[in-house]
Amino acid sequence: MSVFAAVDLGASSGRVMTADSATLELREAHRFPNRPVRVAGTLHWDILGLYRAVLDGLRAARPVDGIGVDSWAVDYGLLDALGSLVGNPVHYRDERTAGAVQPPGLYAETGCQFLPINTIFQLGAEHRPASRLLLIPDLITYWLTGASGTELTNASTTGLLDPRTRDWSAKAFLLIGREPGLFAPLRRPGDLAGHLLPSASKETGYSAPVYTVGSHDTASAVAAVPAADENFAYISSGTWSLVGVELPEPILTPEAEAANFTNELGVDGQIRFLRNVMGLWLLEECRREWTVGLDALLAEAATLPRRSVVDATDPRFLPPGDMTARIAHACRETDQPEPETPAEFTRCVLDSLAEAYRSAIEDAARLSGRRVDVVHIVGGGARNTLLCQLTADACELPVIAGPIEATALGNILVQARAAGAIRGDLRELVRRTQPLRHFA
Ligand code: ADP
Ligand code: LRH
Repeated sequence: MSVFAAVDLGASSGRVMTADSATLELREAHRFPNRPVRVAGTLHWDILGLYRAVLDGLRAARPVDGIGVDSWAVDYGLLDALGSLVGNPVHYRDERTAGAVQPPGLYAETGCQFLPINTIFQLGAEHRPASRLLLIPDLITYWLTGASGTELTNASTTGLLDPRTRDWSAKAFLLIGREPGLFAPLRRPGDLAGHLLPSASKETGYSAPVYTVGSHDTASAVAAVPAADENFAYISSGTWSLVGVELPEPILTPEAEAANFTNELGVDGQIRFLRNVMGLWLLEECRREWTVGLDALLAEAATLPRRSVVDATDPRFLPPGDMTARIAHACRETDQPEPETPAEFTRCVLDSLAEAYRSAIEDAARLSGRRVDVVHIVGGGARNTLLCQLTADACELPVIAGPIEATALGNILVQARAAGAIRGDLRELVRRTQPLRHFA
């Protein structure tokens, strides 16, 4: 039996989770908030604070036989020729990409849905000189091991990768006047990234191998969806909701582009054909304006009728701040009653999410020809009973909720497989070991 540690950095919180290969029972070694910092007008990630918390978490997790790092997508750190960080990573919600437009022909090449947050648009607004770019989980892995690489599932969110060849798109790089050599060489989930550097071992109290995992958190989460066959849709529900189906090949048609679907890579080369929905960000941003607790809010929202629904994919909801005002404005614009109380806003957000899930799942099925018999909800949103039920009602499909920490589990499963500690169908292992809830 071996024990593995997943470093999972979400946009709202980070955690270090462990599980042994025999039971796959997840334990939380450390959880910490991830709070962005605005400095001189630009929104940044506090990357050194996060790295400090990762080291603390790994120390609390000890001893482990392997470590893997995943995080939210698209963002990066820049390094100079000596390998030192050039400034703090900028947060994808910073306004610097607000004016981004999708160049014609790009979708047919990269299959990335147009989102201003995509790395390709961030690089268009990037003025800091650098020798090397490392995506966030690759940056943490670099600090832990000294080895640099670009993990493939996360590379597929940059808008610079061709999902057919699973290699960089020369055309996309040409468009932004950059060279693929800015990125470290590509590596795949299951590759050994390296071993803890002596300086890192001193902090953790042990040495261990660091494996490359599905370093895009959504790739790890979807790897741990407990689906029994291919006829399922997934909702990876956290700060964002990522809603779609899993396919063997990308769909790069004008119809898929018009429907704003992305083709991201899975841990075993699958395509995650999905749409980004704003997710529980909408609720959490509203909650920053209130003092009432989440349980009380959800209990009251469950007693209310469905009244107003906003477009939960609308980029107007991307930046932080004034969320209730923006939601009320969107209701006003569409001649719907404006929510007034916190519970009414909560209900409006959850109905809007359920409606966006229904629409994304219907579009994914239509565009791919894939039949969907069941919807799997994984991530923190799987704890939200009201949202799970509203989703089952809107989609008119059974919903299976869990695992809640699917990302950490997917991260650990890929490490454990690479280390030879587990074998066989990863999803079957999830079905056998994890608590799940059913909604109809
Ligand atoms: P991320 O990885 O993007 O930071 P998570 O998967 O951790 O996100 O999910 C966080 C979300 O889970 C929160 O935004 C919150 O709305 C939801 N959540 C967490 N705990 C609960 C709970 N007890 N009941 C309902 N929802 C919850
Ligand atoms: C979810 C996620 C999502 C990306 C977004 C930037 O955490 O990785 O898949 O689109 O963050």
